[in-house]
Amino acid sequence: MRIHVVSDVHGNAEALKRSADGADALICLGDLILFLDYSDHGQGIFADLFGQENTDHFIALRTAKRFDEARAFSREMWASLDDAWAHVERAVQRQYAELFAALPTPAYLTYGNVDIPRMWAEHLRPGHHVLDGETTEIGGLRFGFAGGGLRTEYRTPHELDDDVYAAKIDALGEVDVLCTHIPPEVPELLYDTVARRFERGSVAVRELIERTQPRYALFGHVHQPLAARTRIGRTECVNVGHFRARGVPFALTV
Ligand SMILES: [Mn+2]
Repeated sequence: MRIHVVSDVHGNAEALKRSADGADALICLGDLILFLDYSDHGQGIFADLFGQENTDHFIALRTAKRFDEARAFSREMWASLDDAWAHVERAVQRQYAELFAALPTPAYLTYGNVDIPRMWAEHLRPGHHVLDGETTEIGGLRFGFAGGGLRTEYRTPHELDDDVYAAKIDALGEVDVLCTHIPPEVPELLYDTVARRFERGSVAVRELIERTQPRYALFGHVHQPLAARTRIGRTECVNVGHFRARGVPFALTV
């Protein structure tokens, strides 16, 4: 059985349509929507609402780690819109409608940190299975899924407290393939060589891998990692790649 795995789709509906070509099933590890595009500032919801120049400025502040100024600037932007949340909600709904229409079946999905879980249900089609803190059998193997990210200065929409996330991971128990959005806490998996900073990984994921030794631990989140794979004991740990930029799934044969 051939399974294609993608993560960090960030609006790339065109490539998503073809992502399961030649595969029996697709796994998607989250981050479907595009809010800000650090490599093309004109793309994404923020740019749609506030224009390229404001987006350039906002990204420059965040890249310089001037978080207080970035927050003040974005507050000012949002305050300039009547009923700002309604604008975001419409933009997100438009993106989800396009992405779920493009998403092949069968697909097994979990949430990224740049997702809004309560907006998924209405877009799902038969054969789209959302799993978060749950296990399922695919091709005779046990797969465990846990979505979301951990708290950061970036305040992305689906960040969880460490203890809540850890409880979800621990509840998965022994699996053959562990599927999460964020990597295990291993420095070379977390360092983004283009953004030149560490993303947050999970100690709970690393400890579950050390304790139970699944065959694979699959994840995304870090778009340009220093290392895209490593081993923890017998477990092959793989960043499946930044699907928005590459448009190519990771292929797993089981
Ligand atoms: Mn992402």
